[in-house]
Amino acid sequence: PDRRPPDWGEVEEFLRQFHHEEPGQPVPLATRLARVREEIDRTGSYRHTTPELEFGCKIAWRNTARCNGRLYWRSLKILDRRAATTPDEIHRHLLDHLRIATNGGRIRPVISVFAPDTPQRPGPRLWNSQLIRYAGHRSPSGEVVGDPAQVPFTDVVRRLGWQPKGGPHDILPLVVEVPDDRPRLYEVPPEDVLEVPITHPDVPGFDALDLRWYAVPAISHMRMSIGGVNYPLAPFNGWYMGTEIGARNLVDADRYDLLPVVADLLGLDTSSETTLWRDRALVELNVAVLQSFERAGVKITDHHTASRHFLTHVEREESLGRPAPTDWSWIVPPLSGGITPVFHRYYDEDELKPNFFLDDDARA
Ligand code: HEM
Ligand code: NRG
Repeated sequence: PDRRPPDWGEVEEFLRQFHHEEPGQPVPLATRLARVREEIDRTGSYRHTTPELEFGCKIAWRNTARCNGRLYWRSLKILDRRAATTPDEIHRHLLDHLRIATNGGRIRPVISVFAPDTPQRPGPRLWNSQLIRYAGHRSPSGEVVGDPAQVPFTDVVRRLGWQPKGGPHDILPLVVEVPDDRPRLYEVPPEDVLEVPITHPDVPGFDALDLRWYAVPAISHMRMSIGGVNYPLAPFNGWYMGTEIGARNLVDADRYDLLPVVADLLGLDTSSETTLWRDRALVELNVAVLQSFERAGVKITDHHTASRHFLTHVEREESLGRPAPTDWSWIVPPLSGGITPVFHRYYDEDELKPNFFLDDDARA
């Protein structure tokens, strides 16, 4: 945790931006700046007002160069959980987040904001990288059941006393840590985890693979930085773009690694790369993901639609005289890049704050 008071340059820049983009605030900028300065001198930090916090969260999303869902940044729903201090309370709020975000499949973009770091007291932390993830179990022979990306974290929670079922889709428990206390473990009840079985519309044997994925990607290990204040626990979610599941999670060689299995099921000739069996299996897997979510009534976007929407966002921002910082290598989808419009251009690359950051520490 950062024990320094907020950087005054960042404080001032943020409050100026807030008053510029949302004019007509009841307290004028100059007054607010003076009061915040006094509060920082007295306490070592300052407390964002509700409108400042809501604006800051939306701008943190808008400034995320790696996110292609940003057309909807204005619709983010903010849950102000800064008052929560005990692990039990925090755990209840995290489950509430999942329920509000899941919304029976009509997924809503939501962020829960817990207490920031201050010089007196660090904010709470969650050790999980997402609110919902599948455990990874490495057998003595070296084979992994479940998500290989979660093997280290699964070992951590096992050492904390968690007893996994050992299946391919065990939902990991939440590990909540508050200052001056040991980390606390909480199960995520199955009724709060919406999942979609992945089937293929015209490949019957697909069901037998027993594939599934959860509906809500809720990232929980990024620090949100607003106006010089750090919020170490501010889990957020939108909905999935199909390729995140169908071209990465189920496909990467160090994840579920399913292309050989799917190719086999489709009866493809895998004796040579030039049959493009990998590519053909990849497309069918992505068809299966998108159509399974749609049939289950769970919001998802395909990479063609998402790419068009993203460019609409970039154009809208530019027409308002704002840059739309973008990292090409994250925005171009991992399937059919060149036939989506986001491929064929360059982008602004400046890093703006507010934003989300990944700190390298013990968390997986
Ligand atoms: C990254 C889509 C909502 C913040 C991404 C990525 C995609 C994506 C495809 C790249 C992920 C990867 O390659 O692993 C979407 C869609 C949304 C959405 C379709 C639907 C509304 C949000 C929201 C926030 C957000 C609500 C925050 C308030 C981020 C951040 C990253 C990211 C911080 C970078 C993650 C990292 O560095 O690992 N998003 N997103 N996104 N998104 Fe979004
Ligand atoms: N690729 C990751 C999730 C990263 C963020 N993606 C989103 N975020 N769609 C995965 O679990 O596959 N979001 O907030 O909607």
